[in-house]
Parts: sequence; structure tokens; C-alpha cells
Amino acid sequence: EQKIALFTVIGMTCAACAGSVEKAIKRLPGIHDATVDVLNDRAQVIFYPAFVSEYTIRETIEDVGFEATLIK
Ligand code: 9UX
Repeated sequence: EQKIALFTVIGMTCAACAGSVEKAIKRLPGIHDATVDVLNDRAQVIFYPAFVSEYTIRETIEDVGFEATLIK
């Protein structure tokens, strides 16, 4: 069963920032897709909760160097 998580991502300045966030999320297990929108400071992630959690995704975004908050 898939789930969708939406995060606010603060601090992304250019498209390459969004690219590195997207890549980092996609390297995690249990990710179906990740879309990062630099203009709106958002990341949407489709994932399998049996394999990865919102918490782990949020920590991964923060490890890349940005402030992430789970919206829903
Ligand atoms: Mo663009 Mo982001 O030069 O850290 S990659 S601002």
C-alpha cells in the first residue's frame, strides 16, 4: 500500500538544490517517486510505509542541508 507525504522544504535556492534533495530521497528504500518543487518549497513523496517512514524521509532532506516539515 502506497502513501503520499508532503513536506515544506526551506532553503532551496536553485534547481540543483531540488535535484539533490530528490536524488537523496530516491536513494532510500521504499520510495516509489519523489518530486521536489523549488519554487513552492515543497517535496511530494510517494512511498511504501512498510519500508520507509515520513520521519526517515524528513531526516534525509535535513541531511542534505535543508529544513523539512511534514505537512501531511
Ligand atoms: Mo544552487 Mo543549492 O547553485 O545549495 S545547488 S543554490
